[in-house]
Order: sequence, then structure tokens, then C-alpha cells
Amino acid sequence: PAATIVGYPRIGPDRELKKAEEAYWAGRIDRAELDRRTTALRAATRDRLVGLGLDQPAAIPETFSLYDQVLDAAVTVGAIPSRFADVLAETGIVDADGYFTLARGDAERPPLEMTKWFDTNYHYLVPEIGPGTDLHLASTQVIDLFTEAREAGVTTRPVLVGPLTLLLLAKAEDDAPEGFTPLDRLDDVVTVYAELLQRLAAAGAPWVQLDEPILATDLGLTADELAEALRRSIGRLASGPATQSGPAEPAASALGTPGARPQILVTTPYGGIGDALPALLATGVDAVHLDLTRGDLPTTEQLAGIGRTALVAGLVEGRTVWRTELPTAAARLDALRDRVRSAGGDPAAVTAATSVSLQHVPHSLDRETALDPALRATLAFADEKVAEVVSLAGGDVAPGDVDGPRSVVRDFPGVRDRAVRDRVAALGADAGRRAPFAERQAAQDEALHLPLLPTTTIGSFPQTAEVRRARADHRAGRLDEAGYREAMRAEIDRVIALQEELGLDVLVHGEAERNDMVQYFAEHLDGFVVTEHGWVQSYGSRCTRPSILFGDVSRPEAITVAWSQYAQSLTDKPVKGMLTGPVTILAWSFVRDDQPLADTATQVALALRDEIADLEAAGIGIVQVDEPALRELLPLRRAEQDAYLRWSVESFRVATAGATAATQIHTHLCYSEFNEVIDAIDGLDADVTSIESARSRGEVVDAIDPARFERGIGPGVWDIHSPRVPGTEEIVELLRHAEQRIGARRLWANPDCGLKTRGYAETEASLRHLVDATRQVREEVAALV
Ligand code: THG
Ligand code: ZN
Repeated sequence: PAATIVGYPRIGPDRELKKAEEAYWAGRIDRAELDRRTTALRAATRDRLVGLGLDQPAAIPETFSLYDQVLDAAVTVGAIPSRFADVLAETGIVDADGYFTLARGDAERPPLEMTKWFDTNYHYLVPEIGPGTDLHLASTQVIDLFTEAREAGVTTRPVLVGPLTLLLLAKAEDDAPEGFTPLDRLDDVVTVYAELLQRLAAAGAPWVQLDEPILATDLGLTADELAEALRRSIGRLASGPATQSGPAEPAASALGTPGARPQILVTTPYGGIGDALPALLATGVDAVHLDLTRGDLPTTEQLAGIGRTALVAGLVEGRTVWRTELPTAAARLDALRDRVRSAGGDPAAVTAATSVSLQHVPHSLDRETALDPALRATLAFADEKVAEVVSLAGGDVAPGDVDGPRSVVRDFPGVRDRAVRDRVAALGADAGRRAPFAERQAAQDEALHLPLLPTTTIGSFPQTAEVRRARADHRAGRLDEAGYREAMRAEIDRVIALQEELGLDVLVHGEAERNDMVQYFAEHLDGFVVTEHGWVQSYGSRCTRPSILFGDVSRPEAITVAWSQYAQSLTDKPVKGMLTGPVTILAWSFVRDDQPLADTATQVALALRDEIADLEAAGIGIVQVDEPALRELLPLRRAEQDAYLRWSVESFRVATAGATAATQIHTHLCYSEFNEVIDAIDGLDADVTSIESARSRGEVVDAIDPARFERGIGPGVWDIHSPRVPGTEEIVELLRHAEQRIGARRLWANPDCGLKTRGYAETEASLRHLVDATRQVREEVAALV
């Protein structure tokens, strides 16, 4: 049977998509040129995948997206929030400009909220659906892309986020009545999917893929409710005969056949689906994909209802960069076929695939010529993983090949460091700070003299073209060490002067020297390597280059101290030292899987502890240890969450335990599921916590129980993810709301994330509004006292 993958990176090996979109948004190219470039990118992707062996009809999933696959599905079914009603043309169709408006907002309207896609560093846009949303086919992109490929001679497999995942990730529109949930619209949404499937069949598509990763989470539905939801969605779509029109005989046979539909593959990436499998099989769907890298092989019992359903075995991990132990995977594939046979299914209808879309790994290892060969031999990026899937499905690997050339040997210098291991082993049990919060608060008041409602930023300032050029020139050897330091110091001079002029209370040095808050530390710690071209999409046009943590982690020398110390020398106001926390360093890197994550986190934490000690010694009185990814690594299944929260909180405490009582420890968390991990955040025991909340308009603040969370808190009052400048009055409202809920004593005023993606014009204007708004609310509060 044909090998396949769940999805492929769409950003392009040279970030072609990013470059085309950003040029279009900036007005440097027109729509026609944007279309030309994205069409060329899709063609190149198909050619590459055919070349790698995905040469069977429908073996290539079409996972291109202009911005986000959840937004694509939302737009396809017409889930357009009423504030954006105008993006629907007369025809009821959303065009590319309307699509970008939903994703990015405009001067008047905030965009759709953005949040983490399962436990990954990818972000999707949250659909908003109400009882009155006019659900209808509002985009034909899925059909158009199929036709485009078909005309180029390749029969692809159209892909869409499935109806259950779409509705369960959506939120109720603001004015929806109490008790409404988007799932209430399941039947209406499925009607639109059915129409789409019919049109895909008419266009000649033999298969369609519906992604239902929500099945890998705890849904809070009873088994009966879940079975019912599956029956009403997948079951309804899979009812009626599928068109068998192959690629060789074009659409003619399917054209006009009422009810004809492509065969349906339902994928369930990001974890095991456990007991949902029998219910999914009972829908009579044509094929089911399982993530077998996170989940166990299904039992013969769970497969009892398999009938004619084909299985797609996700055996190649799609979200790490390690090579697959192919003999082990081949043995599991064999075992799965045996179970399918015992359950009365067809073992020949079991094929191999990736566990999840390859969108989470870089395109290809080919261009990483600088990597150490011993390490390189253990790695596989997207293209190499496609090749693995093809070998597995083609039976090129024997289950017994344990010592064959494909086995992964991860034992070379740097993997194990005696000194690091001894230090971890010597660590005592209680890792926390010695002084309790009340005592620290008094010491910090004494040392810092901050006003009520102190203003600050999250750390980074806009990364101007000059700053990027200086870093690039330095890296390429065109700018020597002295010249580079000079350029960075000049930037710090500017950033400090601006913050003083704006009247902010706690200043930052601006992080001009950092390309990325994780990569920067990875470059300065032992145990990591960085890639040259290993870009991965984070959201929209934004990408990161995750580092590879392959060995024991240690800090050869101080990393951030000189920059912070220089910034502090320019001002009497306190300058915050800026570090990235252990969990986030792990979450945003590709991490070794040959030891528990908890052990790796402790190694990173100890390196950070030394950095904090050096910052204190250099006269820095406030240190922020960012953990924006704390929520991201939270396991999808509740049963596994406690253990994760225990070690992740512990690693933060290990990192900060050495700080004296007078040193104020801040932390920053992104994304709004704050309340889900509120106990863990409390457990971090940071003196001040800043969180994202502006995009969800104060909901996060409502979720904070002031009786349970007693330390400093800065709910973001400016959504920095869009270019929109918030007005002073709007910020005043958010601050008043927060003040009423949690009181002025512990409230901070800050944007909701770092400013590196913003320009200076909107940054200056927004911060001016933030400071003005804070002064106004400060006076109101003072008048009340
Ligand atoms: N670093 C990493 N992951 C992240 C963030 C980060 N995940 C969540 C959060 N921040 C939001 N994501 C991003 C990701 C990338 C960028 C901004 C926010 C970004 N990237 C530059 C770009 O695409 O132009 C490239 C960076 C560079 O020039 O090196 O701006 O901060 N790891
Ligand atoms: Zn943030």
C-alpha cells in the first residue's frame, strides 16, 4: 500500500511563503505576484514529494495554507465573526484579502484570537461561531488547489481540519447566549463539509483527509456522547458510496453523481485516541490514521469493528528531528497487521505514515553541511522522514535489522558530561527560594521603590533592519567583535533613552543581541547545536529555527550579564535582566529523547541559576525568567498532567532558588489558558507574573482568583501580535477592569508579549498610551484611598 504523510511544511525551504506574504502586506508586490509565488511553491513541494517516493495517487496531502489550517477550515464553512461580515463578498466567498484581515485584524478590528495548536509551538486562529453564524461554503480553496495539482499531473489528497476539531477548538461568538457552544452547530457544519466533499468528488478527488487531532485529547464527553458526535459528523460524511474514480480515469464517472464523495481518511495526530477508536471505526470511514509514536498499538479488541477500513500507521515521529529506529517501527507495523488480521480486517490495507504533519520540522537536512557528522547521522528532517515512511511502507526494512546501518547510535562527545551529572545528582530535594513571599516583598519594596501600578515591557524591543544587519554581519565575519559590541551598545543607548522619555518604571535593554529567546541561549550553552536553515513555521509568516539539544547542558561562561550591566549603567531606574526559563528552552528546541525531559530540564535550570547569580553580582535587582511555553508542554491527557507540572515547576524553582530576597523574580507566560495551570503558576513562586490577555479582552483577568494568587501580576493591556495601536481609553478600561478584580497593590501595567515583531512607530505610540493610561488609573486609585 502507498506510503503517505499527514502533512508537509508549507513555508518553503527558503521561507518563500513568508517572503511573498510579507512583501504583499507591505505593498511591495501585488496579488498576482503573490499568487504566482505561492503556486510555484506548491509545485516545487509536489515535485519534491513525488521525487521522494510519494508517487501514488492521493499519497501527497495538500497541506498548503496562506496563514493557518484552522482559519482555512473556518473560512471554508463560512465561520466569519459578525464584526468581519464585510469580508464576505456579494458572492458569499472570502478572498485572500478578507482572509488576511481575519488573521491580522485592521485599524478598527482585532483579528481572531491566536493560540497554541495542541502541545506544539504552532499557533492557530480561534474560530468564533454563534447560533446565527451563516454556515455555508465560503471558500473553494480546497477544490482549487486540488484542480491546480491535477492539471499539473499530480492527484493530491485534499486536507481539511475535521468538523469536530474545528468546532471544539472554536469559541462562542461574544454575543452568543449563555449555554451555547459551537458544537451545537455540528449538523450545519457537517452539511457544508458534505457539499465540499461532493464538489471534490466532482473535481476528481479519490481521497480527502479530515484531521481530527481533538480525538487525542480528553474531550469531557461520555463514550456515548463521543460516539454520537462521531456518527453525526464522520459517520454522516462517510455514509453513501465513495466514488472510486482513480486518477487515470478523470472525474467523468463521478461528475453529477448525486451523493458521490471521495474516500475519507481521518487522521488523529498528537497522541493516542484510545477508546475513541471503536467509535471511529463504527462510522464506517474508509481509512483511519493513528499516532503510534505517542499512542500504543490498538488492541485486537479495539480493532473488532475494523471491517474494510484501512489503517494508516503513524510510526515516524513527525515532530522531532531524530531518525526513526526503522527496524523497531517495522516490527510494530508487522504486529499491527497481525492484529488487523485477527480482527477480521485486511492486513494489506495497513500502511505507514508520519505521526503528525511534518509542518513542525524543517524541510531538509541536505543544507545543514556544518553539522558534526556523528550527530548528523542521528537526524532526520521532513524530507528524510518522508524517505523513512517510504522505506517502511515498501517493506525495505526487516524487523530484525537491529544492528543494521539504519540503527540510531547517539553516543559521541558531548552526549554525556560527568560534571553535569554529578551536580544534578547532588541537588537537594527542596529547590525553592529560602525567604517566603511576604519577606521578599518587603525587601524588594525597600530596594526598588516602585510606584503603584508599575509600568514595564516584556523584554524585547523592535528588531530593526539595522540591528538584524549588525547581527548578520557579525555572524558572517564582516563586522568584528568590537564593531558588533559598538552597534549593540548604541542600540541599548537608544532603547534606554526611549524608555526614560516615555516614563516607564522598569526598563529593559531590548535584546537587540538576540535572534530568538531560545536560540540565543542554545548558542551559548554546551549540549546544543543550531541549524543554518532549519526554519519551522510558528504562526502566519513567522518562523523559528529550533535548536537541537543533543547532550548534557552546561554554561561555559556568563551569557547576558555584560548587556544588562551596560544598560543599567545608563539609568537610575531598575533594569530587568532577561532570561528564558528551562521549560521554554526545552519546548522550543528539538530535545534528546534518550532520558526523561525532567532530567534535561534540571540541567538547563542549573545553568540558569548560575546566570542569575552573575546578574545579581553585577548589580541587577530584577530578573525575569520567561516561561511562555509552560502551558504548551502540558500533556493533552489529564492523567499525565500532574507529573509534568511537578517537574516543570520544579525546574523553574531550581533556576531561581539562589536569588536573594531583595531580587525581584519576574516571569512571563503567553496565551490565555492561564487558569488551567494556575496552581503551577502559583508554584513557580515568582514575585511578578506577566501574562498575555489583551486579545481575549480581559477574560484572563476574570479567571484570576485574587484570594488564590497573591503575588504581582501584569495582565497584558496591549495585544502586540497585530500592528494595531490601542487607544489610551481602551487601556484605561482594561486596567480599571483588572484593578477592580485583583486590586492595585499587586497590579502591573505592560504589553502582553515582547515587542520584537513590532515597528518603532506603533511601539512608541502604544507605549505612550500605556503610560498615559496607567497614570490616569493611578490617580483614580489614589483618589479612592
Ligand atoms: N521564539 C520561539 N518560539 C516562539 C516564540 C519565540 N513561540 C511563541 C511565540 N514566540 C510567538 N512566535 C513567534 C515566532 C517567531 C517570531 C515571532 C514570534 C519571529 N520570527 C522571525 C520571523 O519569522 O521573521 C525570525 C526570527 C529571526 O530573525 O531569527 O519574529 O520568540 N522559538
Ligand atoms: Zn508572550
